[in-house]
Parts: sequence; structure tokens; C-alpha cells
Amino acid sequence: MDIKIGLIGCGVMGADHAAILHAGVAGARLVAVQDADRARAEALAALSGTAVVIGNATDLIAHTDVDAVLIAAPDPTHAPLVLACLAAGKPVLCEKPLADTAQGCRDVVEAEIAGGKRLVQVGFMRRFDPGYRALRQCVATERLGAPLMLHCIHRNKIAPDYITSDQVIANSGVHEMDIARHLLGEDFAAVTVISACPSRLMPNRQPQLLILESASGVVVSVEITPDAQYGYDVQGELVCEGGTISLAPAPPVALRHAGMDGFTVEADWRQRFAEAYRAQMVEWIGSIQTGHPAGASAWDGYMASRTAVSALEAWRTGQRVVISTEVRPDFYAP
Ligand code: ISE
Repeated sequence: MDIKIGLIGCGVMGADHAAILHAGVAGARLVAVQDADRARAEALAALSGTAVVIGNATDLIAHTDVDAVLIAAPDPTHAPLVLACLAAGKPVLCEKPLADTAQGCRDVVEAEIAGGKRLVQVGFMRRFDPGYRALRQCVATERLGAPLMLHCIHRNKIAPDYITSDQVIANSGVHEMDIARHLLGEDFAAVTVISACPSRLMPNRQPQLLILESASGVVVSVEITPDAQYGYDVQGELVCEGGTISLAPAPPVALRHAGMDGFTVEADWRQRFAEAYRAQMVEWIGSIQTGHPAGASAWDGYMASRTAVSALEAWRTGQRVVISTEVRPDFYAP
């Protein structure tokens, strides 16, 4: 029997998730949508052809026809909505961040443990990207020996207006914090942030350079440039004892045209990580069917949020900030 999905939030990411479900994910069906802007929800419901519009998020979560919930509403609503899903005993895939504060993430972790069942997956979709999976595999099998450094580049074409210098770290950088921790298989122990001068094209925000140090001493450099102009560009190179492994450009073809030789660059993350978003959905549905959790857990969401909070402190103070260790509860053992 199909898992019946209710979607909260019909903006950019909600529409993308709905399109994935509409294109067909075995064992899943979108049955209900909700958005603060009812007209937007109605437009998406009409596109999907299978979903009804529900007036508010609480009713959608409680709806007897909804088996599982997808949250793509604004960030401050994430934690309260996830807590409501936990109270209803329904599996939930929540867009990152899990909460807009570390305490909000902690509350979700505690509620999930109290309920005794893993129900929360956080939408850190990069974990499902084939390139990152190959990097993870390389670390896990020690094919190139132990990792020493990881270099990450995260460039947006032109970030939306609400992305200020702190959001460059908290909104964009948090993806790097999660994927780096996932690739290395360990938590971070310290973070330093150096801000570049703002681009004259976008004087209200600074590109940021983060240096993260893992518990075992692996150094991770993260460049985040919010207004790179030429496109959306995510790069990663892992330097190990016996060689390096990097993400290749995502398009499957190279182009020689008009005096240029190279790869096209995507406009934003929806195209760059299209395969990852689809795999994330497929594996989330699989995890509900089998009861074996997939992707980033609430604990991972909490760890990413703690790292982001420390990075923001490092940015504000100009100091290297030590991140205290926290032992992962057995409940979240892989
Ligand atoms: C955005 O919110 C995302 O989640 C994208 O994946 C990221 O690349 C972008 O920088 C963020 O602003």
C-alpha cells in the first residue's frame, strides 16, 4: 500500500519535492498540501492532481489520510512542526535546518528519544549525491588511507536578499558542516572564520572562509561565496595519505562552443542536486516501509546546528572557537 504524504510549505523546495513525487516514486503518493499562502497551495495541488489542500499545518499532520509528513515551510516553523509529527507518531522528512536554534534541535532529539522510535530525517540531501557517496566510500574503505584535509567550495549564483553575512554561514555553510562531518565520520572540535570584503555588486554580505578542525585533527576549508555570478558551484576535494579524491563537475557532457571548452554550470541547487533529491525521497519512503532509518538523523541535525552556532561565534569574535564534545546517544547509533 502507498505511503500517503502530506506536504507543508509549497514554496521553492516544496514545489520541488512535489514534482519528484509527481514524476513517480514507487510506494508513495502526495495526498495533501498546506501553505500559509492558500493560493500557492491550490496551484501546487492542481499541478500534482492527487493532493487536497488543507487549511493549516496542525490539521495536515493530524489528518487520518496522511501517513508521513514532508516539511518545506520557513525555517522557524521546522522544530514545532517536527515535534507535532513526533506527537502524532508520524515519520517526517524536514528540510534543513531542523530548527533555527541548537536548543530547538535538542528538543526534537529529546522528544524523539522519549517516543522510542526513529521518525525524523533531516533534508541534508548531499548525503545522497553520487559524488559525495563515492567520497564517503573512499574514507570508509580507507582506499587512499586516512583523510588529512578536505577543501570545500560552495558558490551561489546570486543569493536571495535575506542572505546576510551570518546567513552565509548558517544557511549555506551548514550544508558543508553536515557533509564534512558525514564524510569524515567524526565531529568537529574547533572552528575559525575569516570574512572577505563584500563584492561591490553585493555590499550587504561577505563571502566567508571557514576552517573546521575535526576531533582527530583533519582540517576542512570551506569557501562560501554567495554571489559568484557565473552559476551554482559546489566542489569538494578530499586529501588523504595516499592521494586525493574530488567531486567531478555534475553534467554528464562537456561542451566546446563559442571559444570555450568545458562544462555548463547549474543555476541553483535544485538542478545540481536533482539526483540527490530524488534518491533522498526514494530512500525516505524505503525507510518508512522497512523501519530502517536513512539519511541525516535528528542528532545529525543537532550536530550541524551546534557547529553553525560555534561558527557564528567565531565570526562575531574573530576567535578560534572550541566546540565541546557531546556523546551521541545509543538511540542514534548507525
Ligand atoms: C539554500 O538554502 C540551500 O539549502 C542550498 O542547498 C544551498 O546551496 C544554498 O546556499 C542555500 O542558500
